[in-house]
Amino acid sequence: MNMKLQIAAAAVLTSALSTPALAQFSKAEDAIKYRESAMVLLGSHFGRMAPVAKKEIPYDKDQIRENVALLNVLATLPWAGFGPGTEGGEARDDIWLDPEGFKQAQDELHGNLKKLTAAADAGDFDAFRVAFGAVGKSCKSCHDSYREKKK
Ligand code: ASC
Repeated sequence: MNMKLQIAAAAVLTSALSTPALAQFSKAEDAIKYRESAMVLLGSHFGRMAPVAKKEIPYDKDQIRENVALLNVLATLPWAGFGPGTEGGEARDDIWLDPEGFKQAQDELHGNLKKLTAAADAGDFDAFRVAFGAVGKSCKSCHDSYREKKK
């Protein structure tokens, strides 16, 4: 094998062996802080729509649409913070023991967010309320399965 090919092969091997999560975060605690921060923002931008869904404040199409667009971005963030070797915080070990289940819970959230986005884009309040409830159920069922219960 010539030298150039050897270097290229070594580079490919090195990148294949490095863990993506640790490439993004130098320490597990950084990943934990990152995912918790993302969840705080997600909870804030979701929770602030609850008074609208409960008809306590009027439905403002543009505000809801902007907020849901933000929610779509925020909902992509936490998952990169659950890489290998980042156990801890409020995360239950089931996240790493049952990765398919955890992925399924994420997919369910994203599916319901799609419906929420369609409703918000259409300015359809009734569809918004239904989808808002479904997204909330996704949050709750994932937390019930994969987040440590608060003592
Ligand atoms: C929120 C939030 C959650 C969900 C969940 C919905 O605003 O922080 O975890 O809603 O309570 O059931």
